[in-house]
Amino acid sequence: MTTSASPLGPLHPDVEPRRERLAATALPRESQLELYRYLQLNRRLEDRLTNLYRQGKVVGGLYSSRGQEAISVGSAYALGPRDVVGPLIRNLGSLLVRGVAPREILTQYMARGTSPTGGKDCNLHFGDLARGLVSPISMLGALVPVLAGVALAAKYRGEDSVALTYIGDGGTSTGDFHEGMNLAAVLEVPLVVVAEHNGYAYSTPTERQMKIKDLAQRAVAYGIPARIVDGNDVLAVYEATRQAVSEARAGGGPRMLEVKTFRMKGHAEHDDAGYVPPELFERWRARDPIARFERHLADEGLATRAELDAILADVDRRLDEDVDFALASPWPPPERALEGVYEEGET
Ligand SMILES: Cc1ncc(C[n+]2csc(CCOP(=O)(O)OP(=O)(O)O)c2C)c(N)n1
Repeated sequence: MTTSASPLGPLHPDVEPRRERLAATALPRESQLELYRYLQLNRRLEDRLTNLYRQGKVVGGLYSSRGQEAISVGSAYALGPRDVVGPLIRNLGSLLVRGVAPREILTQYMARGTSPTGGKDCNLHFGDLARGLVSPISMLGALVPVLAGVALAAKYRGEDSVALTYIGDGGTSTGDFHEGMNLAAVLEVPLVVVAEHNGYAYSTPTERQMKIKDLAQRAVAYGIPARIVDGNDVLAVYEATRQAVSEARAGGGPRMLEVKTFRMKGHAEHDDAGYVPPELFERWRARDPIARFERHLADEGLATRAELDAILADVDRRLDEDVDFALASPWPPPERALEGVYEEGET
């Protein structure tokens, strides 16, 4: 299949994920340092959570985005304040960019009474429409039709906001994904779907669940333009999302980005990923998105090691405070157990 002669539309299978040089950007230095800060906050917050999990202080499952931080951070950073995002369980970075504080995440995972859900949910299943955040839905694929609906609402109201959501390679095999994509295409709504091709859906490698190499083909099949992007290059993700969002905002209908990456841990903390060949981890570790971005910042003369260390020290200080806050937070009081569970008031 060649790009230009393809009957499938604007696929770009020639994007080389292992390319060392990052995408060109007009982002100023301050913004690039802000991206760096979010990437490190994402990773270091997850490292803290892993420690807390091993101490038995994280109550349920713990899902990691290690190696995929550039996708959440780069895509959320390209959104405007009135845009709406529907993150999945591995999109912690999107929440952080959207203004969610680490202590909100820590208290959620630790099921404390001070968490956004008051201790009722013990991972990232919470939203906040005031910050343009739709709660993740556990059933894979279901967020696509929901965010298509959010985008349709914006279109009806004549607002220029865009809805963005994520889907894993496994999730693109669910019926909801296909129905949602088709609906979005037919109604030409301003929806951007970021499809994270990270090699595995739980223990199933992608080639065991689909015959195609690129998830982008699934979008193109519904008439949705799709691009393939290096998911370990935060600048490439940012630039591709910015372009897709601006096309959707201008009335061009939905867009999909397939971001090629790799899941650097098991499905969740309880899973040792023994089914993943170790050499795959090795190959992808060499493309670590944060190390690559650090090299870019140094090569372009955008930051000295001392400046990056100052950012890291600040991230760590903030995490120290927020971990202490979460550990000192009370469990939810039993008398609040039924609050917010059922619709209250007049029906
Ligand atoms: C409809 C549905 N089927 C099965 C599951 C159980 N499940 C949760 S996550 C997961 C694997 C998801 O893989 P993928 O979509 O590739 O995302 P990744 O975990 O790699 O980010 C499965 C099978 C589910 N939540 N929903």
